[in-house]
This record gives sequence, C-alpha cells and structure tokens, in this order.
Amino acid sequence: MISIESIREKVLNDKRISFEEAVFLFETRDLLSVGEMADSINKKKNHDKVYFNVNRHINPTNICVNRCKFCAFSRDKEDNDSYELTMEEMLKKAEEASKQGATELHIVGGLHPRWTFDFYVNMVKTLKTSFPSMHIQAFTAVEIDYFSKISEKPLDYVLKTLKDAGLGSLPGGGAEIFHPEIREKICPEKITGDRWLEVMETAHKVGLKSNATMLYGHIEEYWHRVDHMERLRQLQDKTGGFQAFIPLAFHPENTKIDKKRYTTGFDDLKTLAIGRIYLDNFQHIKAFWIMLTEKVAQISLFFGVNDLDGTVVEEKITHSAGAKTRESLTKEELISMIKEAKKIPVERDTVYNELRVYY
Ligand code: V47
Ligand code: SF4
Repeated sequence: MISIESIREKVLNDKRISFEEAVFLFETRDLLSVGEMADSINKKKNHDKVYFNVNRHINPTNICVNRCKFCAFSRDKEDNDSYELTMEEMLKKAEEASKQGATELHIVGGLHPRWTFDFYVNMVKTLKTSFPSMHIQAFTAVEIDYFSKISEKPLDYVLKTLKDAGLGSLPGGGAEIFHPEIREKICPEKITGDRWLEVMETAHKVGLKSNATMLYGHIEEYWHRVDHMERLRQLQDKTGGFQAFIPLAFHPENTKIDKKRYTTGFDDLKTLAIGRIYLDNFQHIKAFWIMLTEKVAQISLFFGVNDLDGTVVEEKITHSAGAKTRESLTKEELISMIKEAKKIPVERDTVYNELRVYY
C-alpha cells in the first residue's frame, strides 16, 4: 500500500519513486510532508544555495501560425496589435540589457509565417557578434522544429547552424503537457510531445544544454503531469542534457481555455516539490517568479526549489494572460528575497557557472 511513510522511506534512501507514488503525492493534502521530502533532496544536491541570473527576455514577434488555445500572447499577422521587432530594436534591447549587467538574452517568439531560417540565424549571429560575452538562450523546441520545416533541413543541421552562429542553449518552453489527449485539446497545431523530446535529444547530442517546462493548471489531470515528468526523466537518463525543470502555472485571461481559474499556492508548491522528488536526475528546479508571484516563489525555496530565474525585464507571454506580477526585479531585490529566506544567493550564468556568491 502506498503511503507518505513508504514514499519517505524511498526518498531518504535515494530511491526513485514510481508513477503511482507521484500521483499519490499529488492527491494527498499533506503538503508539508511532500515539501519536506523535496527539501531534503534539494539540500543534498544544492545545500542552501539559490541561483538566479541577470537576464532579459526578448520576444521578436507575436505573430504565430499555431495559435495555441492557452496562449494570449500570439496574434495573426492581420491583427492590429501584431508586431515584429526589427534587428535594430532587438539590438537596442540587448544593449540595454548589457548596460544593466545581463549575462543572458532569453529569446522566444511566435512561428512567423514569412521569416526565413536565415533570418533567425542572422539574428543570433548579429546579437552574438555585437555582445560576445552574452549567452544567447533562444528558441523553444517548437521553434526549432519550425525552422527545420521551413528550411527543409534536418534537426541536427538546424541546431548545429544556430550553435555555430552563437546560440548557447535552448529554453524549456513549448513542452506544455506531452500526453496527446491533452495536447490535442489545448494546442492542436503544435508539434507532438514525442517530437518535442526528439528536438531536445538532438540538441543535447550536438552539445546544447536545455531546460524543460510543464504547463499545468488547465484541463490536465494529475496523472498527465506525472506522465509528462516520466518522459522527461527517461530522456534525462539518456542524455543528461537538461539543466532545470520549470513548472509553468497556467494563466487563463484572454485565452481560449474553458477554465478561468488561476492555480492555487497549494498546487504551485506541490507541483514544484513533486518535480523535485520525481525528477531525481535533474539538478535544478526553477520557480519562475513571474508566473508564481514573488511570495510563492520565495516560499518554494523550502519545497525543493533552488533557482529563481532572473531579472527578466520585459515579459509578455504571461502578462497577456492576466499575470499581476511585475515584469522585472532588480538583482538586489532577488538577493534580498533569497537572503530573507536565510538561503545563500548565487548569481549564475546560463549554464550554472557561479559568478558571485552573496554570503
Ligand atoms: O511555451 C503560454 C507558456 C512558455 C501561457 O527555459 C503560458 O528557463 C502560463 O517557456 N499561462 C514560454 N504559461 C515561457 C517559458 C520559460 C519561461 C521562463 C524560463 C524558461 C526557461 C522558459 O510559456 C510557453 C508556454 O508553455 N505559456 N501561455 C499562459 N497563458
Ligand atoms: Fe505560438 Fe508559442 Fe503561443 Fe503556441 S504558445 S501560439 S506556439 S507563441
């Protein structure tokens, strides 16, 4: 019989928990026991260190051929609030970021019906040659697949070409919920979960690290979340190329999802904690404070989380869907948030080299 005690026994002995045990953890009301287990794993892996970075998000365009039902950010080209940034505008944002001490540009956007693969390669090349010390973390697996389609080139060619142009790593977006039963309902035009995993496997093979996300709190059930994490755990066993797991809390406003509730703090903390317990082969669990609020993100540091993402500066995806959080935090604010939780703030670069420890 599965119980909190039997799962705790496994966790304390560094044993993997099963699919059914993870579902049990989602169903329990004993949040504090789940948090305690996640915290003990995190302490073993990362001690009291909490990572953050100084980064800037850039979304080159909101025009997208997919129009996922949960996405309030995307537009059709004809819409009067669709936009396309020019290279000059992107360079200006990168320059601002550089002046503010950013070490990373996080670039994701819509699948533009007319931009060519060469355009994207040039975007990376131009940004990297203008700001050589900046790490460019860009393009979700969904965008990479799209580049492969529009260029009629295989995935490894697309990824290697971008890497040669200066791409440093891939963000974890576009994963949503892998299970086809949910994917068909929330993003029917999007690549399958299997294809997302294939893109990531290929990226890891060509030497690009990546993150992995999971969009939760819409129409999925708990077991779909576990299925999602199971597939990530299997791929991570194979490649070891994932750096961080980032559960993304669904925001319902202006979306076509027939559920107009935000996630609860209870569910947010439980999902992060179970991510830490289930994904025993991931080093980092990230709380994206933009989606979780600063307060929940801070508390999550005791529920298995060891990374708070970064300064962000400009955030369109969740703010189009009703996020009430700020779009930017200063480095000092991130440091004091971590210090007040009696943890050790560590400024990192994108691939987790420690740049400065704030004892
Ligand atoms: O892929 C879209 C999600 C993602 C909504 O890798 C929504 O470090 C909530 O992936 N409510 C993009 N989420 C953001 C992302 C990300 C963010 C921070 C760090 C990293 C990382 C990656 O946002 C999309 C989609 O899954 N999203 N619409 C919505 N209404
Ligand atoms: Fe396009 Fe991404 Fe929004 Fe889907 S989530 S509509 S792929 S921008």
